[in-house]
Amino acid sequence: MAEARERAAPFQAPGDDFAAAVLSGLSRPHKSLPCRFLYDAVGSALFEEITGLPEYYPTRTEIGILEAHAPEMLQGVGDETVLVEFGSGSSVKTEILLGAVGGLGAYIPIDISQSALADAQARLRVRFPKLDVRLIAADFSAPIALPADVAQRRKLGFFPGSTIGNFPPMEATRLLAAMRETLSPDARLVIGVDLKKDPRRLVRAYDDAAGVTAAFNLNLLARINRELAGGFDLDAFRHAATYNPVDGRVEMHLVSLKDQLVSVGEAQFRFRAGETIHTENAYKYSIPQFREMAQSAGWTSRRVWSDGSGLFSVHELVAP
Ligand code: AVJ
Repeated sequence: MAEARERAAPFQAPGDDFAAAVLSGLSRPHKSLPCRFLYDAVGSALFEEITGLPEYYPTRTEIGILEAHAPEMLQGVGDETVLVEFGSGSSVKTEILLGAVGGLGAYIPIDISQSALADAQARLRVRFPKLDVRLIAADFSAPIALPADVAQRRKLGFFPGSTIGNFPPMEATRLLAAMRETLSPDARLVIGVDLKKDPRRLVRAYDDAAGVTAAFNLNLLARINRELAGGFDLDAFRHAATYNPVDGRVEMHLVSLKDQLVSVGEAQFRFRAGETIHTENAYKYSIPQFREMAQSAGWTSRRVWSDGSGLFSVHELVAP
C-alpha cells in the first residue's frame, strides 16, 4: 500500500510567522524551533520517504491495524454517519475505512492545506464517486463548527498517524477535548497512538541508516537559509535523536559541531560546540497511560487494537 503523501503537521495557522518563530526560538537559553516548520515542500517529501523506511515502523504498522480491524472500527456507521478526519492530508489511511464501510452520510476532511484537500478530493472522486465529501480548510487545534446540516448527525472522528504525540500532554489533552466538542453530541474518535517500547527501537526509527531523517531535520536549517537569508553551514551541524525516559518522548535535535556564529538576516546567534536546537518531540504512551489522558479530556477508551508485536495502538474513544 502506498504510504505516500501523508502529512504530519496540519496544525500550522495560515500566515504563521516563520521569521518571528526562528528569531525567538534561537534566542532562548535552550534553543528550539516549533516542529511544524519541518514540513515545507522539501520536508513533506522527506517525511513521505521516512514513512517507507525499514526502521520507521509506525506508518506501516498502523495501516496493518486499520486493514485488519476496519469492520469493527466502523460498527454502527451507516448512511446517517459523518466521518470527520483531523489533519487529513492526502486521506490515504481514510481509504482503508472508506473501502470497508457500507454507507456513509458524508466525509469531512479537515486540513490546513487547501491543496492537500483538493488533491484528496480529486483522488476520492475516482474511487468513491457517490461519496459526499465536504472540505474544511482549518486548524483543528480549536473546536470547529461543522456545516449546519451535519452538526446534529452521528459523527465518527479519525485522527491517525500518532500526530497526537507531537503535542506535550497538557496540549494533547486540550486538543482531545476540542475534538470531543467538534464531534458532539454522541462523539466517537478512532485515534492512532504510538506505543512505548525498547528505546533503541524508538531511536532507530528517528535516526535511520540511510540518513533520511537526518536530511529531514537538517532541512530546517536549509529552509532558514532559503527563506530568511540564513548563514547556516549544514556541515557544521548534525542530526541527533534521543529517547527521554522521564518525559516518555523521542527528541530530535540539531547539534552544533563547533563554536560558531550564525547570521539569520540581520540577527546573529552564537552556538557552542555540542549545543543543540531542539526541533521535535514524539511522545509515546502505554495503553493505560493514553487511556488516562483521554479520560481527563472527557473521553472513555472503549476498545483498543494493536499489532502482534505491540508496536502501535489504535484507540476507539467514546463520549456520552
Ligand atoms: C508525523 C509527527 C507522527 O513523530 O513519528 C517522523 C514525525 N519526525 N520522523 C513522528 C517524524 C521524524 C512523525 N509524526
